[in-house]
Amino acid sequence: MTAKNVLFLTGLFLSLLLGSRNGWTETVEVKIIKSTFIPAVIKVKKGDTVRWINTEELLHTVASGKAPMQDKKFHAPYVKKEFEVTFDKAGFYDYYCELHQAIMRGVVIVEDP
Ligand SMILES: [Cu+2]
Repeated sequence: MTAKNVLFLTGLFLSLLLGSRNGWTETVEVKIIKSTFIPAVIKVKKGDTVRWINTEELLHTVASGKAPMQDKKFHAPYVKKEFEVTFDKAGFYDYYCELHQAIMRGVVIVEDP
């Protein structure tokens, strides 16, 4: 085994070790299709990231809170393509689109594993 291989395997082992200690975090996608958040209710683990993807030309926003009251936990004034939030605290996060708040609403449920 060459020194290069040993280094590579050591690095691989360390990253696996550290990865499992911290728990794997995931990025979960919510798509905006026909002015709807899909899926509207999403369950993630603490430390995970939610990525909203706007699939249409129409502008949308992502504002935390119960429409029409923002609670300012997160806010994207315009989701042209993508917007991400990492959730470090367990809880129940309502959000909505300020431009279509009567119909565009969603919830992120963050669980503490
Ligand atoms: Cu919208």
